[in-house]
Amino acid sequence: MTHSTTLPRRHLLAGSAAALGALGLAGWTGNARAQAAAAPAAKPLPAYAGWKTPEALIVHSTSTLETRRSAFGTSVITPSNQLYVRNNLPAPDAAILDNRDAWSVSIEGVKNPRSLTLAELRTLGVETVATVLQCSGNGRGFFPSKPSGTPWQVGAAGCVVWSGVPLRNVVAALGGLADGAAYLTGTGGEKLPEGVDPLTVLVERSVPVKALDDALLAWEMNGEPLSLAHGGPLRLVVPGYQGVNNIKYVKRVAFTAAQSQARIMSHGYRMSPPGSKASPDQPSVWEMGVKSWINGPLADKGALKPGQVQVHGVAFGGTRAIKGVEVSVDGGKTWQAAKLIGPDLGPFAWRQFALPVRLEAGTHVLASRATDTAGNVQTEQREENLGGYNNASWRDHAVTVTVTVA
Ligand SMILES: Nc1nc2c(c(=O)[nH]1)N[C@H]1C(S)=C(S)[C@@H](COP(=O)(O)O)O[C@H]1N2
Ligand SMILES: [Mo]
Repeated sequence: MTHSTTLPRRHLLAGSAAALGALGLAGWTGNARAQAAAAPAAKPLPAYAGWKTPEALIVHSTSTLETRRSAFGTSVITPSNQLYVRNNLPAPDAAILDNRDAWSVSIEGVKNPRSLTLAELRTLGVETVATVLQCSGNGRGFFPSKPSGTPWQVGAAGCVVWSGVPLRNVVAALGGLADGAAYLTGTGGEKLPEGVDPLTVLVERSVPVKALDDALLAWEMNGEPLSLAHGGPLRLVVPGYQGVNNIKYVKRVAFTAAQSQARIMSHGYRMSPPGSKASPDQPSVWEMGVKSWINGPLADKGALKPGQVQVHGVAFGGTRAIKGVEVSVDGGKTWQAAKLIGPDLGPFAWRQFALPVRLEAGTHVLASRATDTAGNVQTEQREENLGGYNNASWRDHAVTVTVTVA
């Protein structure tokens, strides 16, 4: 993919045949093909994520790696070496993994506040939960308003399995919540740049204290000790909440009366209406909404042959399970119920879906629309906002494929 093209940026960022199809360029011909051939070499993986699979990832920058849509596969779990990465600050030195058990986290806003080491946490309980980890900016690349920030398409997300201690066990061991706890606030353990107000850079996020029911202090992901890239040695996992609330290298967990004063909380990640300025009274990106997208067939390997295909993808409902997914092969004019396939890993995981359809010669716009167990249906349109957050529009996530008779 290239930025040096005459196509509108939005369509390029959509990247796939969906965009080209919308422009009548399905089949990837002419100018677009020439531009792609001339595209600069992909950026290399940054050192702290050098163990990842380069073919599966789009390297936007050293702190933003995106999973390719074509890499998601159909077996539920996103392999760690294909999972997206997003760091707001440079990752800490890898030396913090040298002695994992010595890592300590300060627990505040409980009756008996104190620091606990990871070794101590391991004694307080263990639970395993599968969650969708998704950046709230996933799908930003589809906003025509071109919000600043990484133009993620679908790949700032994955479904992974965490293991750690339920935070409520830790709270119970420290005498329970102190009075007046309204928020659960987690603080990242990065070294802050010098010479700037710490609150402008600190990664500290607050979520409503009800998230304590499901929150985990996790030290393991997908069966391995948590990597540095994904927040090792210890991460606060808030199932069903947008990625930014899942604090990596967590060094402090506080139950607070007010939300964090850090800029990433007060002004960042707010659903600011177009034309407004970000402000603390606008909704924060907390629980994820119902969303799905198709991962295949895609047009990245060229035109398809007429015949049966398995239209497949992923669907999730944030804190609620998925009830069903409909698939359209005519751009949303008509819909058919897809089948949920594979293991159900609980309400916070995504479900795979598939629908066998026959595609004849022509251009087809494939879309998916999920419904959660509360009856919320994935919306057709995104909610416009300054930051390009929370895009769950089924139309934006549609893909166009071309079928030709050889
Ligand atoms: N300490 C810390 N935690 C963090 C961040 C960060 O920069 N520092 N980024 C957040 C954001 S914006 C996202 S989307 C997720 C990304 O998680 P991942 O890199 O493991 O995929 O981590 C969140 N937790
Ligand atoms: Mo994010």
